[in-house]
Amino acid sequence: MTRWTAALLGILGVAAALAAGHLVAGLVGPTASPFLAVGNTAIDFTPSPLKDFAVRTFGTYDKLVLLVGMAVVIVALAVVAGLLSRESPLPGTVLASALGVVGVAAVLYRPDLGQLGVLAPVAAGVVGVLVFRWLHGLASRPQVRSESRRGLLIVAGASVIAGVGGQFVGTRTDVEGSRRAVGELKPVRPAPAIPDGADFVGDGTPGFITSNQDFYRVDTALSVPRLRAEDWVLRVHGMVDRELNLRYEDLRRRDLVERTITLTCVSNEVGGPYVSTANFVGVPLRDVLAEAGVRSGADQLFSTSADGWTAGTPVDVVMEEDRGALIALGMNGEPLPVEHGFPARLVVPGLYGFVSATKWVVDLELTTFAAKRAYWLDRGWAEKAPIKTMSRIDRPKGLAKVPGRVTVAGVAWAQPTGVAKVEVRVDGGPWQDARLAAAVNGSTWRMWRVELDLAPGGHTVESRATDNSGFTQPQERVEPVPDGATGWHSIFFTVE
Ligand SMILES: Nc1nc2c(c(=O)[nH]1)N[C@H]1C(S)=C(S)[C@@H](COP(=O)(O)O)O[C@H]1N2
Ligand SMILES: [Mo]
Repeated sequence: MTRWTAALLGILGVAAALAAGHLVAGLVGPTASPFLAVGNTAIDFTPSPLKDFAVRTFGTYDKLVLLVGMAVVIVALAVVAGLLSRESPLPGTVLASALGVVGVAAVLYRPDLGQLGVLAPVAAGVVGVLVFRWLHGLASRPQVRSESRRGLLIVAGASVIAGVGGQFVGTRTDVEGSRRAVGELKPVRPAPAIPDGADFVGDGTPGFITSNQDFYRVDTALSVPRLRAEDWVLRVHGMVDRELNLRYEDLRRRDLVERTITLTCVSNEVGGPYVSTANFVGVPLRDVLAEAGVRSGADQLFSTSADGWTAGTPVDVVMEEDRGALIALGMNGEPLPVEHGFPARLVVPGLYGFVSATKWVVDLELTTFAAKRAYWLDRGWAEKAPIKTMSRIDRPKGLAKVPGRVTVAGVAWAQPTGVAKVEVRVDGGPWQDARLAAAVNGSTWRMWRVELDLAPGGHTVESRATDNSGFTQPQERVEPVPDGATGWHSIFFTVE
């Protein structure tokens, strides 16, 4: 057997295994596909610093990078196992079995998969072993070369069909159809219109409302949970007087409210992009919790998503009348996009997303911080995480070349208090007030701008925000871990 054939056998054996797993997963639960289950488990086990690095470096592409990286590793393993199997099929057999075992372990570890899920990696292991041994048998008999070539083609073709078929069956849940069927979510209390002059887009700030398309996305889901509104139920239980099981129709028929809210991710570095604003439509969370009757002593609202992710939110915060926490169903005039939590998610103004903004939410448990620990808590992040007062310079960009009369513009946020003042200084000189755009509400960001006349040469501009409580964004730089970055954003540019 040539080296090429041996390597090809390894690759085809693994391809057949993954395709078989993907096909069975399509039937029993799409995330049971060995590739996805291993990937998702890898995400959960990835040391936090590495995960933070991935989010920082690849942003929303971090998942793509992970998948490509896994594919490269698996192909490399397959080639090595194939090459080692030139004399005996044992190494390839071991690899295929090991793949199955790793897949089973990953599926068992997934919180969102039932027992049936193990069928997918088991199928992968069994098919991988059988296919590899069959091909190996054919290729080891040089007198039947045409037969062995046919075998390779059959396996390649069948793998493609099984893989594509699995993808097709696995995504048959018609989420987009369900979203369309939801139609318009009309709030009885719409959010006040965004006033003219709430942003300085012409000077380089983002628009006040972020389109759903452009809204930042951060989550641990390698494949987005696909839930239909018709099947969705939200369970409210734990330390409550009466347990509730709310269906989508139950919620949407209520008096819906609309609130303009700026979400922020704790992973956002000073100057970073993980902050966006939308009009969210939904049901006040405190009303639902009041209906369930929160027992005294319950200090944590522990929310769980369909894919098993969890967040812990202080009960006193979500119960505040002025806070405006929502079970959100809609975003910017449409049902939540699938990536942003369809059919429903939590939105709690003033708290970073990882302790509050559960997407694809299916379970609300009233409990205590002493009794239950949420997802990020065991990965080095804080238990309580109110959003920190922050400002960001959007223009000029770092290292830009600009004329002597330059407009510096950016955004600032301090949810739920609101921004009272933004100041800038050049080259460590005196602070001067920036002009603020129209305020919308304390739970949204606020745009600012200032015109400067500067001499030719290099300059550094810094900004700092002061919120409505009088607190000023501190200079001290701290990293996002464990409860959010601090420090002044600073930009170096050149006046020509
Ligand atoms: N189910 C689920 N919900 C989640 C997360 C997640 O990983 N899984 N990430 C949270 C984090 S860290 C943030 S910052 C917000 C981001 O919401 P967005 O993707 O809609 O911007 O969602 C939160 N909700
Ligand atoms: Mo986040």
